[in-house]
Amino acid sequence: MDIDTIVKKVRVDGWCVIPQVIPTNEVNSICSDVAEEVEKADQEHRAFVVEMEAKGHKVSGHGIGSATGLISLLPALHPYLSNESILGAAEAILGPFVRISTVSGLVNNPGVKRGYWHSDWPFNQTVAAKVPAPYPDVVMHLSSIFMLTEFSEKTGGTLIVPGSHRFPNNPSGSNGVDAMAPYPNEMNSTGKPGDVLFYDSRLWHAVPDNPSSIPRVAISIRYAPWWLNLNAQKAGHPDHQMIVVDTNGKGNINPILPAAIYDSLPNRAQLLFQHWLS
Ligand SMILES: O=C(O)CCC(=O)C(=O)O
Repeated sequence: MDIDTIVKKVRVDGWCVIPQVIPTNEVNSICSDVAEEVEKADQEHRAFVVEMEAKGHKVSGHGIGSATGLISLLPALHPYLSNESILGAAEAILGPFVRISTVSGLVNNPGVKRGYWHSDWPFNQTVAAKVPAPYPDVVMHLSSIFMLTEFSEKTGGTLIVPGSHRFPNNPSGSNGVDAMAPYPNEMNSTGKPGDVLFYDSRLWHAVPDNPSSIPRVAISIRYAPWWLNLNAQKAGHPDHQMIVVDTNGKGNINPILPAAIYDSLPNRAQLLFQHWLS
């Protein structure tokens, strides 16, 4: 899909599916690696869910595995971090000097039930570091979900509400819409392993039911303009301390990238991760 088409779809509909970003012959082995890393991180993720729920925060966590820091763990991902179509569209929308804000693995196990409607960081109103609603009608962050298994109604393709990205609030922010109820024009995003759901982070979406008998595996990669403050996601940073820790708030940590891993990234990908070096 060419960059102009992606940009137009994201601006008008809030989302699009970019086909075959990861070639078919590579996707199965990346999928197994991601599933393995998510499995290894299971205890840590469960502890995070328990901690957040004990503090009264909303988390879509049961039956779902998640792992951060995949760039360090999965060199096979490196060539796809700087995919020309995605980065070209991200820079056309956000301007030059785009950075990657998050890379995490997602495994939705069989039997997972739908999660709550939300927009992604920094618009998710349940997290401590956020752009408070009502937010202006500006694209400030882009999200992508790399499909590593089939996405469909039967396997639990991410639920989305097309066109919802232009609203100044979302159901995570008590906007009058029941965050747990089906929404009239909701749909499952669909695609083949290797396709990418690319969207304005304001788009309302939710973890879908997974009624199938196999895990639905994906990687979430998000893109920020240079001017968006990502420090609240760094453990030990004063912004994280002040905004997340001192308020007993909900937040996610992106692990620091070891210099050796950074050095091994393709040049184009290095530019996306300089801010994660310390
Ligand atoms: O697992 C999914 O399909 C959705 C994940 C999600 O809601 C998110 O990454 O914010």
